[in-house]
Amino acid sequence: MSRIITVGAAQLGPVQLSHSRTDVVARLMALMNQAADRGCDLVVFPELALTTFFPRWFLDDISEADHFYETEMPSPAVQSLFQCAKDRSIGFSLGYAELTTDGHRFNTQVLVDKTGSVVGKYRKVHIPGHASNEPGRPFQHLERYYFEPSDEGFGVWHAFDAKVGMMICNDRRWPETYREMGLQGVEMILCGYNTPIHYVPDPSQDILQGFHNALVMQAGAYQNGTWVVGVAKGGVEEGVDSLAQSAIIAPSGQIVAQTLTTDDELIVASCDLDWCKRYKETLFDFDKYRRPELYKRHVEQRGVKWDGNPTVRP
Ligand code: CDV
Repeated sequence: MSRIITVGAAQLGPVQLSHSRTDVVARLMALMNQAADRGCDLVVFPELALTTFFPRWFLDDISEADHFYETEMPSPAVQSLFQCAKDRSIGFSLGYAELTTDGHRFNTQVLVDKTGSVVGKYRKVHIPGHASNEPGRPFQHLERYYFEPSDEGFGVWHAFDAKVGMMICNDRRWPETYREMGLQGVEMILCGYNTPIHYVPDPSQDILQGFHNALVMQAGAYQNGTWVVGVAKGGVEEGVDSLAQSAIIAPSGQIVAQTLTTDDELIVASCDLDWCKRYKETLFDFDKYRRPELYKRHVEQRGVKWDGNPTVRP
């Protein structure tokens, strides 16, 4: 019998600075109820879903940003969301800013099962942007100021009768992210993102944002034989236009559902987990075809190094 997860990608439109957690949680619950009505087992929300994308502003005293972070999960603000999940028997994944009791700040995503219990927590590994104020920019991207990179790596959890992994936004651009989970047999990767259309370091990339988003997630799905669910917080938030185009991608690399708007919008797909095997047991049979003994640079080297022309064997 095939294993099917019906998954919802619950895209959010903008969350402005003036919007309270209560406003946002009401929107999340409306999307969760729609997902439950459409038979979803699991609904996925974006990165930093509970607040506006606050790394776009510099605050000299970082503690002034504390109100953007959750100090526990479930926090009081999301109790009703956890209760709704339990009442409707639907799991979910949610991105939020985490402030630990010992003062560490992470960009985090949780996986919650149909009983409302947290089954997994992932902290973002690849932190993009910059660490100090750059006043010349039209807006900041201070993730490297507000978050430390996780050193816990990429977990894969058994949940929903599947092997489920998580990644957050910039992680999706790195092939190592997918392969780390692929090597654990991942069958579905959940990813929230906030991607400004304007990429300040190289504006020639602006027009390609949608292409690059699909390119990396489709490639990651195909090359690892896994479903990928990419979910945006899109639209114009505090004057910054962000990519929407949330998508559910099959292990073949094909997009099976994609949002049409830049607003709150749910897309749904029934995902046959056994499709993963078609790729994992054929072209991407890792055990048979990978050559890890030749991939040492992947783990031993960070930046680019070249020792000169390799010797040509006679
Ligand atoms: N939130 C992100 O990680 N955003 C990055 C932007 C800054 C490039 C992204 O990879 O979409």
